[in-house]
Amino acid sequence: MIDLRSDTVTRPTSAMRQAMAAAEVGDDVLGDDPTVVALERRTAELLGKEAACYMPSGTMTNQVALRVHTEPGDEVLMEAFAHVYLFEAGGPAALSGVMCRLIPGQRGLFTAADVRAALRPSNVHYPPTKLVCVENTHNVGGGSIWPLETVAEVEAAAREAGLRMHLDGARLWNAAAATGIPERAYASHFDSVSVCFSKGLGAPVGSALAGTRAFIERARRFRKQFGGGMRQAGVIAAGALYALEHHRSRLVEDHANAKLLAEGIAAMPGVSIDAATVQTNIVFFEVTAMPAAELANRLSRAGVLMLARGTRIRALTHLDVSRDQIAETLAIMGKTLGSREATV
Ligand code: TLP
Repeated sequence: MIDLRSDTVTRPTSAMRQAMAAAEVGDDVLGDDPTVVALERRTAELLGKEAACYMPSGTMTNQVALRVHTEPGDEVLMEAFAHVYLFEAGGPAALSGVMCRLIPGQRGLFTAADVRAALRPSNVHYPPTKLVCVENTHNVGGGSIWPLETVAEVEAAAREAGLRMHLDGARLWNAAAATGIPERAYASHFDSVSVCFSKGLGAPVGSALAGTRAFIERARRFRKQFGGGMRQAGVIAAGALYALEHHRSRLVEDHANAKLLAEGIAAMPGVSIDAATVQTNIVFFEVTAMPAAELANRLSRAGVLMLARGTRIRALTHLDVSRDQIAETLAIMGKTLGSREATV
């Protein structure tokens, strides 16, 4: 099977497993796990923040961040297709009691003018707006990268209004690899940054939340409250640490593979994509020949897994997909779409 459903499907490499097997561990809730401490230090350093906290998932790092930044009844601004809003099981409402105010974006990006337009004067009728969330790269936006100037402008608009800034940087590593802009340059515009080790970097488990020492101290309390305090977590943190050191620079290979896939798809009948919009490892294309779910089913029977969403299909490239397998995917897609029953 060629599994393009997500970059979360990667399995630890044997070198990573060796690092995990050899990890020194302790009770991390008591602050005793040296591997977790090393991972948190390295992550904070890469992001230019004072401290970081390792957690089981990106959903938890995002939701803990919201909880630290807000009080029930507050409002958080984010793009309409933000992961925090769409795919975190109602976390903002359930865990922080906040309202999400959605900004319509362009491939997941919005502007300082959008932020200013969404702000309302302080008035007893309105929920107080506290936080702006940005997602970089943007998942549903097709792995789109935020230009650094746009981030800076959005930050300026947020600061004018006294708002805080949170970055869902689940795939910030991809943005940095694609642009050559260091992660800390993006991170400098945010009070809190969430990054994932279990996506393109290929570690089996975990994410980290970074910010000031005081922010992370409070985040640790909510991590515990949300059930995310882990004990000998060094075993998995070692995988994340290995991924940080060895798998960031290779992300450009995933981006080249995604481009190859998109260009191949652009030349096929019954599907459509603007290959020029593919900037990182996420490829979304429209399916016109048949329902998208039907195409995904047919591809799966032929050995290729992708995710159908509405009229679109999503395919992600990652550590466990080679260039040859992209060529094979294109051959299978061409055959599936070219067959007589594919056309309606
Ligand atoms: N995204 C997953 C699914 O939940 C959709 C995927 O396959 O892409 N932020 C962003 C931008 C994400 O894409 C994801 C995961 C998360 C946060 C949450 O991370 P986890 O899965 O570790 O909770």
